[in-house]
Amino acid sequence: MTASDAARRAAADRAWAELRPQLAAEAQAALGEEVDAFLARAELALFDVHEPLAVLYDEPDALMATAFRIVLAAAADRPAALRRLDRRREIDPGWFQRSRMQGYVCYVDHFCGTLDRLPEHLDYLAELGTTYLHLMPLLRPREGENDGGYAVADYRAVDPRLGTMADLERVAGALHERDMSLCIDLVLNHTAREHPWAQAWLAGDPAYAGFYSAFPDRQVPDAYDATIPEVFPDRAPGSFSWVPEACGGAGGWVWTTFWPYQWDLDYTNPAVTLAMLGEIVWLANRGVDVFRMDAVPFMGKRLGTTCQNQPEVHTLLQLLHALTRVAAPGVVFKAEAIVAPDDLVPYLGGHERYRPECELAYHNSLMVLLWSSLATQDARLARHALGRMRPIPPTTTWVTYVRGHDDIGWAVTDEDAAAIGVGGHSHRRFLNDFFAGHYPASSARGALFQENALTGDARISGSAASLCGIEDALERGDDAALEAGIRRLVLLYSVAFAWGGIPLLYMGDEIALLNDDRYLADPSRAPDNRWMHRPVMDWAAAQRRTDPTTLEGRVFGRIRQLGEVRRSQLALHGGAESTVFDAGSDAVLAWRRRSARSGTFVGLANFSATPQVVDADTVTGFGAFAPVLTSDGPPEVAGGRLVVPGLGFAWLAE
Ligand code: OTU
Repeated sequence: MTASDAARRAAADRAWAELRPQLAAEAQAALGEEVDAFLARAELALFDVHEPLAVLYDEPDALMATAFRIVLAAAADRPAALRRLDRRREIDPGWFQRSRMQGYVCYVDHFCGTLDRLPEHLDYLAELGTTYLHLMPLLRPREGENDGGYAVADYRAVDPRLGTMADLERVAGALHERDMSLCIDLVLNHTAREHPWAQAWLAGDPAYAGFYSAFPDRQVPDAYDATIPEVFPDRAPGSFSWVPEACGGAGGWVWTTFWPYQWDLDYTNPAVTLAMLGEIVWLANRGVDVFRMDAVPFMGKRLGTTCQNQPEVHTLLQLLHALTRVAAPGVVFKAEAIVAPDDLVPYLGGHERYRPECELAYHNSLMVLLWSSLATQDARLARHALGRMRPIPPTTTWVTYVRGHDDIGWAVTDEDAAAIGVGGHSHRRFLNDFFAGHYPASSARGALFQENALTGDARISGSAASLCGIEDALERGDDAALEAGIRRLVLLYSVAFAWGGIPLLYMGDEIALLNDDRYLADPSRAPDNRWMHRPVMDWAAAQRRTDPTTLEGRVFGRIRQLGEVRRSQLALHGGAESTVFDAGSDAVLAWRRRSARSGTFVGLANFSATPQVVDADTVTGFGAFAPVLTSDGPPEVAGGRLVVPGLGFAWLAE
């Protein structure tokens, strides 16, 4: 511990000693017999609250007192059923790391219309093995264009087109009854410009002064824009938007990292942080178990940087995390940080020194590398890049996925590409061309997203099935190509399900839903081709899932099986790390999970179309391994060699 650490701790202790008697009296009155547990949690969180406040803001003592009162009020309002869940999770803090955890992600309207209809579909989700349901943005967005709900006008109301907050609470209750958990998005980098905070700020209400930032001329915006990469260069270049009513009516450039109607909150203002805390704990009390912390890399801005992954972002998340869990200890955070591998791991609490931050983070690197491996039929880049990722804290875990609602951005660093002898830029270019189907040899049916003529950068849209060649094969009526497409899709999911962590199944992938062009008819969606891979659930197709002669049956059956076998594998508990190794074939991604209590698990995924021979002893470490699941029946083992079929996989366990 350094001298300044000791000084910070002493400062926190002093602040706590001063606050505690009064807080204890208030907690006693508000919580009755739960007072001790609350105070114990607050005291445990002390350093994780006071120090971030001291780092970020002036007057940390007063802010801590206010923050603890916000979470005390939330603790007092917390419904009894959720308190029982909290108690279970305090006993079993690794509840989200179990191999039984399996996610499903959907838009309420596209899946079942409205929230009140959702409980009718829980049997379907259970059939797949779902224990974790992520409902895409459902809080009341602005009218008109709203970035798929990521422009929130009211954090305490549900989009009336989907139902009410009472409906959401009922959904949470129905999920909890089945031991399933609920995840929703928390869009905390920005609000819609229509949000009452934004409107009050614009009107000059002193209570909302400094909630957002605006600049009277281009001087400061230009200085920042010089180093900030653009997220949506085609229709929202730069990170600022001109708002005539800003700056006291004189007009100003408001900070808008994303679309012009999404105004970035200014977290250098502690009132913003406390206001957002109030929204988080309020939503937690509606039954939310996991918050997907949207676009967190952008929350802290520093001149001359990319304005992503700044140290303040981590400090802020640590602060919000610690406070949320004083009110709702069963609630966990999931970081949505779609950034390079070195920047990603710190969201799990490894920034500078360990402090709890998010329990979960999207394994964006794995997702990108899976698609890259598929395109090149070569796993070397994946092996290299995954192999050099820093380990994550054992109290956290990944969320693994193949496809989500966003575009795929090729977060492959130049260094990693160079390590296997390819150029970063040309490889990313190749991946775009490959998945956009620009090569005759590619059966992928994606589309470029946000092509930047200036830099040559682009990202990829398209449903997993279409990117895997299923759409192309169906159109050409080519059965062999269809089987290959299915094998690709299942192969990718076989890695996501066995990497360790919570695998997410993106709605429709289980029945190979293709690109959906209906969004083109909606003018508020037409310019954003990410909607092509946000299809409407095809329940008639889902009906065919039990018929193994149909496309749906072939995919659904295999994906369901991945979950079933996964649940039986203790080594897939999220607390252990996966280590990649070279099994003797460039086309095969091989990884091993070891945990003291559960023995070793090995996963093999062959990204090439031809069978690959791997060295059995390297794979098993001379141990006695048995296949627990394979793509094509018992694996061929002869003379110390093991054959992984083309586009096939094998899961082995000790
Ligand atoms: C997120 O994505 C959401 O997933 C998107 O659907 C939203 O449009 C966006 O935020 C704004 O709310 O840049 O291209 O590092 O990559 O937050 C998508 C994180 C995005 C960003 C990610 C962002």
